[in-house]
Amino acid sequence: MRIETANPFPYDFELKNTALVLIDMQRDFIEPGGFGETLGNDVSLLEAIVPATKAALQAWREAGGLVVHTREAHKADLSDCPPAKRNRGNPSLRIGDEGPMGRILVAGEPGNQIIDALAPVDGEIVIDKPGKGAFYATGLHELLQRRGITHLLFGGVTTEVCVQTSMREANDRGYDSLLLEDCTESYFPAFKAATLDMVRAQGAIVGWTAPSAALMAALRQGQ
Ligand code: C5J
Repeated sequence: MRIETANPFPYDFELKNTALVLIDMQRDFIEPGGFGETLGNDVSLLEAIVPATKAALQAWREAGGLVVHTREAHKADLSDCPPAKRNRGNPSLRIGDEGPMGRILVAGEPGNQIIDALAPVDGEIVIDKPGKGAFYATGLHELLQRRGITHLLFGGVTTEVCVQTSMREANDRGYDSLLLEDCTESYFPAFKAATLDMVRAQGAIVGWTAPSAALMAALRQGQ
C-alpha cells in the first residue's frame, strides 16, 4: 500500500508488516484532573484529536492491522521512576501522589487507563512504559520483531514528548515510521508544528507525516 500524499514523499507499507502505535491516550493526559492538567495544561486541546484517532483506529482494525497501545505507567512502588523524573513538574502533585483520578501515572489507577473511546480490544497489545519512549525498558522492539513488523504508524500524545521520543527510538531501530498528523496533539500547538517539521525534514530524517484521511484512502484502495 502507498500513502501518496505523505510528507516529504510517498510512504509505502504492507499491512502485515505494519503496526498502528497509539501513544499514551490515557486519562492522565486527556481528561481534567490528570497528570497533564496538574502541570497547568489545557487538556481540551488533546481531547480534540479523539474523533480522528478513533476513526483511524477503527479503519485499521477493520483492515486487520496490528494495534499497539502504550501507557506512561510506573510501578506502585515507583522503583521504575527515577528521582530525576519524579522531582520535576508540579511539586505539590508529583508522580505517585494521590490525585483526583488516583495516583498520578501509576499502573492500574483510574487515571492511567486508556480513554474509553480508544479502549484496547482483545488481541491488541498494551505496553506500560516507565519512560517517555515506548522502547525504553518495555521489550516492545523484540515483540515487534517476532511479528515481523518493519513499519510503524504513530498517533497519540504528546507530540513533542512521548510520541517524538518513541518515533526517534523506532527510527534508530530501523523502523519506517509515519506520524498521523491529526491523531497527535500537544498542549503547545507550536511544539506540535515544530515536531512535524522536524520529523519529515532532511528527507524524512525521523520519518513521514500524513493526515489520517490519506491512510484511510490507502486502506480503502487496499494496494
Ligand atoms: C508527557 C507524554 N508529556 N505522554 N508524556 O509527559 O507525552
